Amino acid sequence: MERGGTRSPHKRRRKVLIVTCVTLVLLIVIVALSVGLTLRQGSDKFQQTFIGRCEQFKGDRSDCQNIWGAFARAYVGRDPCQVPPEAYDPLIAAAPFIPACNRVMFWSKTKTLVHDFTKKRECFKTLEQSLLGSVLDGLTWCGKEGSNETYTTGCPGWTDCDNNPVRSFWNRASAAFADVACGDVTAMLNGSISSPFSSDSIFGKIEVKRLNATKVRSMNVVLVTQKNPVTNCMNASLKDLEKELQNGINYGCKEVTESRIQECSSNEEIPCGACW
Ligand code: N1C
Repeated sequence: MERGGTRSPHKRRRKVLIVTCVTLVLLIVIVALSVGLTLRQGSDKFQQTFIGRCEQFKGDRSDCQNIWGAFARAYVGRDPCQVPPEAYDPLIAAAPFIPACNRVMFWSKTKTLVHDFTKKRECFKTLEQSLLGSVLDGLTWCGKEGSNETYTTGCPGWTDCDNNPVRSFWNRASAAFADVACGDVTAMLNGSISSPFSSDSIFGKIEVKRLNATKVRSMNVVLVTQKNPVTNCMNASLKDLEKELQNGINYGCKEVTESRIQECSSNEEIPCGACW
């Protein structure tokens, strides 16, 4: 009785210790499993969005799986600041841009307005109306070294590092989009800012530079203005744009009010060419 009484506090303490350890281990396992599961679900959800949007565009399941594979190989398992634009070369090869003569619409700092317009009017095509553009528009993604997951949070921002997966994608896709442009191309630029053309934008840095004079006849700027315009077609930055074009590509610029563009978006009776 006495011996048992002296041993029991030890036993009890050991028992408490064991129970605590087991609980801790269990807790760690549960937390690890749920973190893993959440990541997995995030990864799966991103893949589902990609494939869902791809199928909506294409109506061809097997092809979309291939395209997903080519896309994921560009950044999965990589440091998210070490994904150069070339990493997407196999993706562009798997889902090439289709040449669109006289219908290519570039833009810079006018995204919402352009898409309100092109969504309703068939006559112009932006990068977001291509397969890859429509699949990835508005999404964020990155990988991590040693992981085969896709992360949609905690990814480097646009300016955190040059070679981040999202920025490199838009750089690479914009180059491919400009490569297939032909005939007369249009660019909707923002007349409410002091420099509607910026050589640091994707439009200035990549698209304008890739236009090939053997295929592209002219670059037509639509400068979107408000009632009290901040600038006009004489703007110095637009002179820079004209200079950047290869010899042989004609340049034109028109000031068009935002309300006129909205009117054209909502009224299909106005022929596309007559909007500006
Ligand atoms: O840097 P920008 O514009 O000049 O790029 C626009 C230019 C367009 O002509 C498009 O063809 O480059 C192409 N492009 C996209 O299609 C696109 N979709 C979504 C470039 N960027 C694109 N995004 C996102 O918009 C991208 O993640 C980045 O943050 C912005 C760039 O917009 P901007 O500076 O107005």
